[in-house]
Amino acid sequence: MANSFGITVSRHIMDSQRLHPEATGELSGLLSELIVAAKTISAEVNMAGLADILGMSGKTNIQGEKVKKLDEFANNTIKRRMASCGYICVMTSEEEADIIPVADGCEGKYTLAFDPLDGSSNIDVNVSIGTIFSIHRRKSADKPPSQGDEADLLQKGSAQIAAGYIIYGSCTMMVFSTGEGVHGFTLDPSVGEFYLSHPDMKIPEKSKYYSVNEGNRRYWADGVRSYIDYLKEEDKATGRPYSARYIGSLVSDFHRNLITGGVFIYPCDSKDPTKPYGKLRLLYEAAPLAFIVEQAGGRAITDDGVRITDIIPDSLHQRVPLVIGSKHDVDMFEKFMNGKKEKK
Ligand code: P6P
Repeated sequence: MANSFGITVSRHIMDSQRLHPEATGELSGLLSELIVAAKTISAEVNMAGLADILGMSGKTNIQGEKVKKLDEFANNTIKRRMASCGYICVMTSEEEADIIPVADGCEGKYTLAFDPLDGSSNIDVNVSIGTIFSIHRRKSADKPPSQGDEADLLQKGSAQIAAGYIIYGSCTMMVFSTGEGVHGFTLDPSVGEFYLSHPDMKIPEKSKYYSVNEGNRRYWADGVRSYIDYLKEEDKATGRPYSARYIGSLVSDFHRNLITGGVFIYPCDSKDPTKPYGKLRLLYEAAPLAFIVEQAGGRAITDDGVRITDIIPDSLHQRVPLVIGSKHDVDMFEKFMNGKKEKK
């Protein structure tokens, strides 16, 4: 790779496209539109403390969660921009119960699933939050342009064409993959450009960090408790005890673990009988992050060992338990859930 200094995300996308003579440029166009939405959201998030944009919107979303003003702003920013971009045929958002149609005459061959602003509970306390997105090719890609439907969205993670996230933290970063590695770009707000800052990201094979909400311990399966207890034991030969790192903002926890190594766990728990499969959603949280972590050399499974990117969604807002991060640490979790401890 030539000197990556000063390579903008647009240049990176075009360079990638040039490697595929069959490419029409539609995916590049889609990503470029998403980037404009990300910059718009970033500007608003970074001004939130000054503008009247903090606090509750007074609305409740499909998840039964109170919607923050910034949630609503981010959702509308993405929805409105992407509906007329001409590259997608249907969308789904964490904030909306049903599929979101695109503008008539703007139907494209891709689909978009997104969590507009994950980590809402952290918005008003200035903790990093993020946007997560997932792109598939519509099932009926050979059909003439038309509105997509739910079936176009309910595809497994391994069929994603691209996936990524934008994290609004100490700086705004965009991290995404089109299936050819994971690349990170940092926004220079003075120029309004994302520059390549983390080429070809790889997650460390083994880590020393675990991310889980230990307040839910009493609701976990025994194997999960045993695994966490094992990570806390002292054994220098296996690099234990691990350190706990949990922000309560999925994108932030995932991003840190992608860089430093780590395992994030949101298992099934018995806390809420209406949510037996944990809290996180498959389509626009677990599957896109699983796509990224696998591209970076990590693993993502459910707490009974099913590969996240193999799961065919049965509904837009389907929840799944998620164990994601460094391969060795996820492998070890799997052994515990199968009742086998790692050999010393
Ligand atoms: P808990 C934020 O609301 C979120 O959806 C994820 O970003 C985060 O990982 C998780 O919930 C935190 O959940 O139950 O630990 O507060």
